[in-house]
Amino acid sequence: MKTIFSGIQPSGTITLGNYIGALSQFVELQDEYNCYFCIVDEHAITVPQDPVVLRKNIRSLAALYVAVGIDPEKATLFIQSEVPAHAQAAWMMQCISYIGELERMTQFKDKSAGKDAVSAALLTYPPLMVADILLYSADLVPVGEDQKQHLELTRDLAERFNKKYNDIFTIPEVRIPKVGARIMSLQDPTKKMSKSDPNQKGFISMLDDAKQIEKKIKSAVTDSDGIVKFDVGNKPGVSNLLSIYSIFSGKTVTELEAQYDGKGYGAFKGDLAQVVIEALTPIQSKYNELMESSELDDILDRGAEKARLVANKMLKKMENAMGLGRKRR
Ligand code: ATP
Ligand code: LTN
Repeated sequence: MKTIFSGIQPSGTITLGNYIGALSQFVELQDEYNCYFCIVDEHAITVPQDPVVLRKNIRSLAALYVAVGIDPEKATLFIQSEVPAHAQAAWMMQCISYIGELERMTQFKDKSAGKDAVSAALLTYPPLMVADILLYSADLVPVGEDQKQHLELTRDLAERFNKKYNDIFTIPEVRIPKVGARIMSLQDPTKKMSKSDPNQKGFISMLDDAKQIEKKIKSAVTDSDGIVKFDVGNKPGVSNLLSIYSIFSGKTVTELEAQYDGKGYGAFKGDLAQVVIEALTPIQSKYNELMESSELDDILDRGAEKARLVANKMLKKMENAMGLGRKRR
């Protein structure tokens, strides 16, 4: 059975973008692959986090993984910082990364732009992600479009290590969904929807209630021609809403264009809000149940234990290949 690894940062409540681009793929793939799904809290602290809020977000993300349909009997669900091998392997991967290639990462450029206090870890974020993936010998990494460049770097570093030291790493493939790989902000459809966007109206979180969802969709930025048509270049806002609608309704974009022919944005947005509310309601009730039970901690304990076994084995191989410490098996 082939292996999958993917991670989500507990940097806020996950959005429709995270769900469509990442989580829904995870659910679909968990039957066919040996899956590791990680709450990457060490990635989240590359930008300032309030410790109390971070703790809450970690637990909440774990509950959401399960609420959307990740089955902890099939997939291993765990918290990155509970498996120390990630940080240890990341250090080794940093030692074979070049500053120049890290500075070229668009996520680094976006997150550091215009800030005067940029953490060193924002630059060395990708080697940690590389370590996450390589420790589990992942064959496939399902992510949204924005992570493609980091996956290319992962392949480069894995090959570099294999060539320089010992051929121990599997070279992973990226998997990006055909529809919904990049859901855009509702307030600025040229910008990716992001859970850490300070403008709450730009994203729909998985825990937003019906009223908030309606309000956010109704105030989503579109254009003034009133035609429901998919055209990313000229109608980015409407195209983004069409993608979201298509994914949640199972209808194709062409079917939706026909359905709203001559109807204007009011009806379109109203129906879309209902479709999103209907999809999120059962997820939210499962989420609330989980947050009140002790089941979640058992799942995370078991997940960390299993992940530690696999990761520590690879960490030893890495140390042996690089000549760190004394040779042990
Ligand atoms: P942050 O705002 O803290 O940077 P984020 O919302 O961008 O976070 P991540 O935790 O970095 O989300 O990403 C988790 C997964 O969700 C990744 O696979 C990423 O590619 C995917 N993803 C994030 N935003 C979107 C989006 N707008 N559309 C599709 N996929 C997305
Ligand atoms: N960098 C990713 C989150 C992430 C990840 C990973 C994704 C950290 N480690 C390993 C896939 C595999 C992000 O910012 N979305």
